[in-house]
Amino acid sequence: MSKILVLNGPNLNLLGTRQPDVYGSETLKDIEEMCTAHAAPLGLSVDFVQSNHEGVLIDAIHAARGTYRGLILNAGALTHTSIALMDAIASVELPLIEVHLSNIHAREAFRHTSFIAPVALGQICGFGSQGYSLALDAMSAYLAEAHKE
Ligand code: CA2
Repeated sequence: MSKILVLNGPNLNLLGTRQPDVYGSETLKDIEEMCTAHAAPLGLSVDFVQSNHEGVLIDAIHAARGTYRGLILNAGALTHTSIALMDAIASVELPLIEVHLSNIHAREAFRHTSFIAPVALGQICGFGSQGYSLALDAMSAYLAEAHKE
């Protein structure tokens, strides 16, 4: 089984408690359980990190090298600000898929910029919690192709 690390950034621990119109009514625990169930038939196992602290996320990305085959990241608002996260992702050379619950391109202009996108395989946004399942599907397909080479 290939191991995948799913990282969630600032304030995503609050999911399901506020702003359900924007972010849905599922909690982060619901999403993590859904990811675990979705990953198993794909031959993936999933671990999770959520932090409100940029440095904790950066340390987790550094530590992922050698243990995980891929990363799925919803960096929350750090998406739009963090060159440090971008550099950490580039440095570990692991495939990463960027996820957002909301369609960041249909929201305020400051959410249209992502410092994660240039170092990601791709970005999935606007599909709510389903975005994490879509990211697992995409990661599974990517790793299967990469194994062939
Ligand atoms: O749509 C996404 O997944 C975001 O990454 C969520 C971030 C936002 O800053 C990004 O622009 C897009 C915000 C996460 C805040 O999550 C909350 C959840 C419930 C209640 C309050 C905040």
